[in-house]
Amino acid sequence: MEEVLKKLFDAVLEGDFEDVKTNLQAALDAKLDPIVILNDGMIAAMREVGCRFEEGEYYVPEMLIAARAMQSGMAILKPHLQQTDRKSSGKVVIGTVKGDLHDIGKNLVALMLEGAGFEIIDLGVDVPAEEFVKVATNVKPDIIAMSALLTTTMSSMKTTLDALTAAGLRNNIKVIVGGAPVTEAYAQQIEADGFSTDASRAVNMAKSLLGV
Ligand code: B12
Repeated sequence: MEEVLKKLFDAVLEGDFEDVKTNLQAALDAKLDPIVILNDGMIAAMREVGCRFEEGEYYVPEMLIAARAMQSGMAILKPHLQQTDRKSSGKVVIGTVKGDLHDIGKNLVALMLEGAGFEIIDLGVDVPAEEFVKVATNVKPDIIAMSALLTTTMSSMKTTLDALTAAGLRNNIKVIVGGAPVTEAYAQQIEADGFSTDASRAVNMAKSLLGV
């Protein structure tokens, strides 16, 4: 790995925002691909934070500090991830499902979709099925995107899909799902229209679902 990416990785892992800022800028100055910076420097570090948490080496405060450093880095990277194409590709309602407060992955998916010309309505975290239904009824999105990071909250995706069907909205809206514990098999089981393991693939999937 490039030295500067290793430094960025360590800075996110330690939650050191000043170091995140310095190394992120250095990586951009070195003309590294922003997607590579994001994936190899920053997301990889969050994965390592998760491993350390699992091993009892990190606790919730360390996870939170790393998450804050990650979010601040994302804000710096944002303009570099966005394309200039401003033509609307479609309307997306996105949220992290009920009971779940993880929003970094959801924010990244929103950011990349926005960069690809989608209009984003972000409902935030801990979004109950009724809220997805209410907003979908009002704004008539092309896509609903749901994120879940806990095995215990994945079932809220199914609850939301069922609620959309019951409200008669399911035929007109594509539903895509993702988040660390979500798999292709699970997405198929709950009859979502799409699943992806990362934000870049989510963009391609969303475009192909809408044929844009
Ligand atoms: C940071 C973090 C936190 C932070 C979250 C801060 C925030 N603002 O998000 C805080 C400290 C709040 C937190 C709390 C908790 N956490 Co936590 N957390 C993490 C950690 C370390 C990183 C998550 C992350 O941001 N990853 C980086 C992003 C970029 O990746 P991502 O979310 O997977 O998203 C990518 C893809 O999945 C995909 N994607 C995501 N969403 C979507 C949606 C769509 C539509 C699509 C197409 C794609 C897609 O694209 C994204 C970009 O590439 C993970 C470890 C891990 N391996 O995931 C644990 C982890 C998820 N947490 C865990 C746990 C247990 C908890 C707590 C229960 C801890 C506790 N005892 O309190 C609480 C639960 C709080 C709650 N109710 O939600 C466990 C979950 C275990 C499980 N099997 O369910 C994990 C896996 C850690 C572990 N290894 O044990 N956590």
